[in-house]
This record gives sequence, structure tokens and C-alpha cells, in this order.
Amino acid sequence: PQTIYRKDYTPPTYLVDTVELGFDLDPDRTIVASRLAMVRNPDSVGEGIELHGVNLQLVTLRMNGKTLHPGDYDISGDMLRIPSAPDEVTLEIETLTAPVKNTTLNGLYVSNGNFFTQCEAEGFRSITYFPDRPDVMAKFTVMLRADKKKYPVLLSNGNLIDEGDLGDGRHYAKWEDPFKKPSYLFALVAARLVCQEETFRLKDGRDALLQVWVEDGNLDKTDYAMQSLKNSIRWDEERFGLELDLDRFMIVAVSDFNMGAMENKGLNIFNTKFVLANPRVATDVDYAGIEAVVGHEYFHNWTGNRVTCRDWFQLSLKEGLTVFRDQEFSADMIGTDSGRAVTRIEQVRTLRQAQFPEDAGPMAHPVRPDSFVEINNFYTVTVYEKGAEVVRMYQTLLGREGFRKGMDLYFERHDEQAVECDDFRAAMADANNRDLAQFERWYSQAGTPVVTASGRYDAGAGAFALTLTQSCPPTPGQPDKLPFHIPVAVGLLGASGKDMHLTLDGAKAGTTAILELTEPSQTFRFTGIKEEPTPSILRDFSAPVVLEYPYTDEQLLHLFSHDSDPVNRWEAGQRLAMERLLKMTAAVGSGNKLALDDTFIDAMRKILVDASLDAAFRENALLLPSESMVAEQMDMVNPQAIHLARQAMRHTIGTSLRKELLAQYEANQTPGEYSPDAVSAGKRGLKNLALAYLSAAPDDDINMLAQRQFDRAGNMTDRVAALVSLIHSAAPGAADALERFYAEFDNEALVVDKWFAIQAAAPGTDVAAVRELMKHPAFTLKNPNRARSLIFNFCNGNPAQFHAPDGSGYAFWAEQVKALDALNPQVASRLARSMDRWRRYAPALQTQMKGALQKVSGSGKLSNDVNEVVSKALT
Ligand code: B3K
Ligand code: ZN
Repeated sequence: PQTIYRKDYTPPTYLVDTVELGFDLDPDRTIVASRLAMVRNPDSVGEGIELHGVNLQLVTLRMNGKTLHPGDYDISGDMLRIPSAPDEVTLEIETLTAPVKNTTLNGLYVSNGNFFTQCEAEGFRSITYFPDRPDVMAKFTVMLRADKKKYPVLLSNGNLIDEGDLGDGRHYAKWEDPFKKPSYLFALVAARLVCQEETFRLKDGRDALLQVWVEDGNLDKTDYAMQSLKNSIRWDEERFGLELDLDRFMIVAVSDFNMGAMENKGLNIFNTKFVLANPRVATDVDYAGIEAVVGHEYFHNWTGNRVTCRDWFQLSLKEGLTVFRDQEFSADMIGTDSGRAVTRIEQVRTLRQAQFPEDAGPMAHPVRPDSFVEINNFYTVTVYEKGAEVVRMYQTLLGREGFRKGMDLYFERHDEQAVECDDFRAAMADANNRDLAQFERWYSQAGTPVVTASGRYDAGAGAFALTLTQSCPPTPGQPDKLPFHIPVAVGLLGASGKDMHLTLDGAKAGTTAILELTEPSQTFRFTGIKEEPTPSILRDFSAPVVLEYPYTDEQLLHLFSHDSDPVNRWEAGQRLAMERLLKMTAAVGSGNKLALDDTFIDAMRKILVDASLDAAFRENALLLPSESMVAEQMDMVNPQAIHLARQAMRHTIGTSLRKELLAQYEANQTPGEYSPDAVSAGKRGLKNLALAYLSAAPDDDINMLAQRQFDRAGNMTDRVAALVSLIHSAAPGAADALERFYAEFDNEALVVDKWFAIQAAAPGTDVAAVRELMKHPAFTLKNPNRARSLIFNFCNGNPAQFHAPDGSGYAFWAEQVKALDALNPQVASRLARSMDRWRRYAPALQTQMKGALQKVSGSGKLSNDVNEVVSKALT
């Protein structure tokens, strides 16, 4: 496999003005006719026309009306070259494909008898020959022809300009997209579907037609997606002054889909998981996911579609920015400061849980990677979530208004262009007259920076000096790092717990100062400080870094009780918990008694019963760091010891706080009609966390409580929480509840996914049990959601079982990676990532993990996707 480098970028030799596509859709034999109006690119020094194509059967190729014959062109690998061509050409290309045989869910494929496409990043080249690169932007017209009975609905990008019957049982629809776009944003759907639709008045007075398309029988699950779409449109108008530029906007749900959703211009295609919801089948988390993903894809219409990426190394230009936008959207939809803080806490958790490990492992790469083998492997938490943090830092440094000015300038300069991350940075800098040159390192250097802080209080001078020192560990190909430009938000708490008013270098700085750390080490002097403060550093998680400060327990307890910054308040609790989890894990390893101090329990109790705090905040504050988060803190990981320690801690909390947990369980019931709003969801979250703690120390009463909740729950959130509690505590009713759950929902694919997922992650589920579950008639590897629900949730979500000392989990992993790879490389390669951190495990496990990696890597016919992941892991 070939490595592609960012430094090798060259402009396309030819540009495409217009594309006319004709599809004669047939599952076994689809004919694609394409007519391209092309012109030589004045910015290119290259010769000839270059078109990408994969697995295509070429029927005819004509240039300016003349048929070309082998010899006039050359096909090698994924490229068709016409070595000599005039400056202006019309190419007519006819190709054949067999969508029904396409199990990769990339390009044109069939799902449940319907046609769908997925073209990002490089799927268009398996539909027709084309310069399939994002810097070639063209106007598309699309003619779809198909059997009318089987495929009554024919959709593509933009506006419907004609439709009718063809007489032979077939019909057609013609679509025109008024905007130039790269091929990765092309989409078509030919299907038997139904829709919920609505006209929506845009800010400028135009009416737009909004549609949500689903399979028959699912129309009772489209309201929330539609509502989220309308909220997204409004929000982008108000927050960024960006309007919908089309007369029609469609969302289509498909059950076989590799990722969450895709932002094809005017025709977003979604995994059903992020469209379908009603209280009976969807949890609070599902609702929040739908709002976020509908928002995300809609926001791409400007950040991604109107302004797109020059090349795929720039992916974070659209993804980091769009994740930031969807995060802000979700936060604004809650509307309160405390609600916003909870969304921020959840973002921090994701980052630590998934991105920090990636940044410290064999696949570590900068937000703007320098090279890749398979671009699909780079749709990562680094490009997305760390990318969003980088965008957030502009806002932290420039303020909301400054950020908005930067966005306005970005669109003013680059509308309908394909640009680079540097162009975005330049817009931010120029709109605000700021030098952001050093900020570039956030794009070019991989690894999580470590900021070490130390404070010195000088009572005589009434001054507090905070010294911040930064470093960044080496990552593959980057042994040495230069200092980053890091915004560090700092507050100082007095003994009363109140924020001090800050004076920094003689200037008033409010109660939270944004320190800009640009040197390897800097000292910041706060004056007018009358008592020794407790510093609250990195408020609101102002930069994606690891903060080290020698906090004492007393200081952490002080912050946990008083910090006005909810993120740092939560963080103090996480630090207290993590310290104890690590100690207890060590104690398991050395056979010592597992003790948890009363101080910690008391701190948890105080938060639990503090009714002045939002339930959602309390839930987050009481949630212990996950087992994998603990693993990340250890030099030599022993997954079983971590599991035992964490279980012991949960058990102690369950017993010591039993009375308070029961009281909160009752106090946070949400009777009446279900609503997914943040306040209600927060109450359910706290109530169900209380149930989970109680079930960690179960007795008959607690089991009955869980059983009663399972039997009476009026919504899926409570249903699932009760089921999980029953299973995790091995309650007498657990097996029966599982069976009933399946029987009730066997027609709801997304709920069956939950049924598999719950079992996959249950502490009692070992490899043998997973293998049994794979024999269930409802299990299939071909559907990504189903494969993820069982296999991924076991390999990534059940560490104590996955890392069984006999290596059976690893053998299972190797088998499944290979089986999936034969069907769907993109999904297989995600599973391959489960082994990223193998070098950190205890030696006996390490050897077996390495063996499993070698087994996959040596097994011959591997996709580029999986090959890149396993070979980097073994390097
Ligand atoms: N842009 C798509 C992701 C495409 C992934 C291709 N392997 C979804 C999104 O980020 O909105
Ligand atoms: Zn995206």
C-alpha cells in the first residue's frame, strides 16, 4: 500500500464545469452515463486528463464526440489517463456496476432493496470515472431512471426539475444542484420510502421544503429529527448569519450505514440511529445524538459544502469546525449556563476517553495529518473532536464577537472555494488584527501537551505567582515539539469559596483570566491577593491539554464544593476519584484490603443531596472515571484489577450512601408524558445513576426496585437503565427481563441493537457468551450497527472480559477483524483500532495482543484500511 503525503499536493490538471449524470438503476447491472465539460487548469503544470475509477466496467469513452480506444487512454490502478487532450473537452463516459454486490456501503449500494450512495471520501470513483478530489468543484445535473413500483422515490442533490413515466414500468426524475460541489457531496436515493414534510419560512422570507424520508412504518419516529432540523436552520441564521441556500432540504434514513450521517448537498443521508426516535424506542442519549447529528450535517451546508477542503489532509477544516458548531448548537438549545456546562463536561469526557489515547498511541496524527495510506482511517477523534477544541480556542482567544468576525471574513473570502486549514486561521487572524502564527502548531503537531502549573503565594506582597510550563510527548514521526499557543483560563478561590477579583500585570482581569501560554515556561503574577488562594486552572477546559498541579485533597475538596466554574468543579471530583481508583487498583494487584475513605464518600454525599445543583450536573459529578480512563493513567495496565477496584468503589458508594441514593431515586422521578428536554433527561440520568449505585450493592429490595422500574417504565431510557441494573447485579429477574425485552422489540432494529449492546458490555459476558450471541438469528456482521452493538461493545466496552488472561478475547478480535474486512473494510478497520494500546498492558497480555495483531497482519488479503492500522500498531 502506498502512503500519500500532504507535501505532494498538486493542483488538478483539468477542471470540470458541469457534470450530467444518467443512471439506469438496476441492482445487478446499473448503467451510469456521464458527460463532463472540462477545461485545462491554468494553475496546473501537469499534462493530460486524470480520472479516478475503481471496480468499474468501462463501456464507452468519447472525447469531443470521438470514441477513444485503448491506446488513446491508459487505465492503471485506480486511474484512467488521457495523455493528450485539447484545452476544452467534453467527455462522455459509460460504465457498468453491480450495486447489489457492494457490501462495503461505499459508493452506490443496496440496503433493504433500496439504492443509496456514500461518496465521502473517495466513493464517487466507484460510481463513474471522475477527478474524484475535493478541489474539483462542478455543477451537477442528475437523471435517475428506475422501476416505478420498486423505487417510487427518486432523489438527488438540489432541486427537482422534471419527473415522469417512461412507459415501460419505469419512471424518471431529473435533479439539478445550483451550486458547484466536489464529487464527494454527490448523492442519490432510489427507494420505497415515505416522508414527513413541512414548509419552513427562512429568515429572508423564502419558504423551504423540509423532508425526512424513512421506511414505511417509521413515520411515528421522525418528529424529533424534523424539529432538530428546524432548530438548526434557525440557529445558524441567528448565531452565524448563515441561511439555507436551497429551496428543499432532505434527510433520508438508511439502516445499513458505515458512520453516523453524511452531509450530501441538500440530501443528507443518515444512519437510522440518528433519525428515528419516539419515547418507546429511544433513550435520552439517542435524542441528544439526533439533535447533534442533524445539526452537524445541516451546518456542513456552509462549513464543508459552500466552503470545502482543498485536499483530505484539510479534513478538520470542515469537521473540527462543524463539530464545534454542533456543540455550540446543542449547548444553546439547552439555554442555561449550567446546562451548557454539562455539555462541556461531556465533551471533555469524550476527549479524554478517546482522543487522548489516540494521541498517545500508534495512530497519533496532527489535526491536519501529513500522510495517510487510507483516508477513511483519518475520520478520527483527533480530526473531529480535537479539531473542534482547536476551533474553540480561537473563540476563547478572540471572544465570541471576534470569532464571528473571523467566520464572516472566512465566507467572504472563500465562498465556493476548496481551501486549507491555514486559510481559516488567516481569516481569524486578519479579522481581529491578531498574530496567530504560533497557533499553527495546533494543526501540525500531534500529541497532547502537558501543562505543569505551580503557585507561590507571597503574603507580604499580597501576590500570587502562577508558573505554567508546557511540554508535549513525542509521537510517531515527531520526536520533538515546539511550544504551543495555549489559552489557560484561571480563577482564584478564597477560603470562603468565592472567586477573587483578579489583577494581572496591574490590569483588572475579572474573576477568570485568560492567560496565554506561548513560551516553554511563563510566570503570571496576580496582585492584590489578601489570602492564600486555591487556583482553579484550565476553567471550562480552555485547551485540550493535560494539566498537572500538585493539588492536595483539601484543595480539591474546596474546589469540588465551591468552584464557580462547573467544569473545574466536576474536574476536582474526577481527580479525587481517580486518585482513589488508582490506589485501589494497586491494592487489588498486591492483595491488600480495598478501603475508601469517608472524606471522599462525604464529598460525594454533599453533591448528591445538593438540590441547588442541576440533576444533570450531579449525575456527572458522581460518575466515576471509566475503566479505560483509569487504564490510561497506568504504566502497566491490569484490566481485571481496574474492574475489581472500580466495582469495589461502586459497591462502597452503594452501601454508604444507600439512604441518600434512595431519596434521590424518588425525588428525581419524571412522571407524566415523556420529554427529552435537558432538565427531564438530567433527572432521569441522576435517578438511574442512583439505581446503578444501589444495584452495585444489591439486595432483594434493590432488585425489586429495578424490576419495578423495568416493568413500569414509560420510556426507553428508564427501561434500559433498569435492565442494565438487573443484569449487572445478576438479579433473579435478569434473564427473564432480557427475554421479554427482546420479544417486545424484535421488530425495532435499533432496540435489538441495544439488546445486544447491553449484553456485550455486561461484566458477566465472556468471549464464549459473545460467540453464542453471534448465533442468534438477529445477528449479522453485514449490518454495521449490529456488528458494532455486539462485537465493538465487547472489545471496547468490556475490558475485564476482553482482556481475558487466556487470550481468547484477542483471538476473537482477530477473527472478527478478518471476517469484517472481507465485507466492509471501513468497519473492520475501526475494530482493528481496539488493539492500539497493546504496548501498555501487563507483559503476559502484551505478548498475546501482539500475536493477535501479527495474525491479522500476516493473513494475506487485507484491505488498505486494516493494513494501515495493524501495521502502525506493530511498528
Ligand atoms: N462527513 C461525513 C463522514 C464521512 C466519512 C467517510 N468515511 C460525516 C460527517 O462528518 O458529518
Ligand atoms: Zn462532519
